[in-house]
Amino acid sequence: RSLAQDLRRAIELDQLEPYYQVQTSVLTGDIRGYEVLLRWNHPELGSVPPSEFIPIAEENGLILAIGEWVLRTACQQAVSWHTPYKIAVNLSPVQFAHADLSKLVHEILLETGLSPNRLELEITESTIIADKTRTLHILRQIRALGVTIALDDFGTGYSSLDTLRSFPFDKIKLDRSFMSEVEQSPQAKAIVRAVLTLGKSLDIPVLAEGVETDDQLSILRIEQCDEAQGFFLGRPKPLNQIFRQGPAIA
Ligand code: G
Ligand code: G
Ligand code: MN
Ligand code: NA
Repeated sequence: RSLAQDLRRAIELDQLEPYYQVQTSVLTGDIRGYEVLLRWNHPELGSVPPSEFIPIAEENGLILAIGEWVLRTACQQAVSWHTPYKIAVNLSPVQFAHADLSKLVHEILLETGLSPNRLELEITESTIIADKTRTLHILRQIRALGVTIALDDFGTGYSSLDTLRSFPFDKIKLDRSFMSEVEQSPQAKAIVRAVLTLGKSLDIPVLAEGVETDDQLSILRIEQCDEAQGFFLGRPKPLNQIFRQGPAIA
């Protein structure tokens, strides 16, 4: 039996589980929302990270069913929270290529009753590079629903600046590789600064990923970064653990 074969049955066997990682305001520390990060609870292998099974799912097309399941499940769960935080769901380039994505998003919003302004969709530059015209068209349809779009892993692609000019992003997520070096490397710090300046000029808020220490957060405060996410602020956690120190859930 292969991982791909096991994955084929993972949804029906109820082995997939959305985890949630908090995103906070750098200035006030207030919670802004949660990124949804999928986990696969494999009966023999234990918790399989998405870095291992998402590529397989993209190769064999299962990502369409999995992506739809994550979106629906996260929207359903978010509706039951007492506090209307946003949720950010990752999308695969394959979903843009093969699904009627804006129709799916619209249907899931209607079906779950989640307010569109509580949903953010994260895409990477690989989605844009695949088919610019098609991606732009779909992103416009999705934004017309009232859903926001974040550019994930910013700074690691090779067409970053061109992408920012021509696509309607509501948030830039600075790749975590910059945070891991920002304390030691003047170069990394200069890049963080430059991206923050760019975000301000374009009027797009920037979220720094991979914040693991108080010092990194202090630097972000000094540099006036908008939002932060990372282990220092909170690890990805299952639904029943995210509000342990916060509001109750329905
Ligand atoms: O949680 P972890 O660091 O292992 O996530 C690794 C990668 O998997 C990240 O790049 C993240 O964007 C991606 N990922 C996590 N959940 C999903 C999902 O539901 N759909 C897609 N397409 N990617 C996801
Ligand atoms: O590519 P994307 O940003 O969607 O992936 C987020 C991934 O980064 C998740 O797999 C999550 O577990 C991981 N992650 C989140 N916070 C941190 C952090 O502070 N440090 C590191 N090394 N990884 C993190
Ligand atoms: Mn992401
Ligand atoms: Na990222």
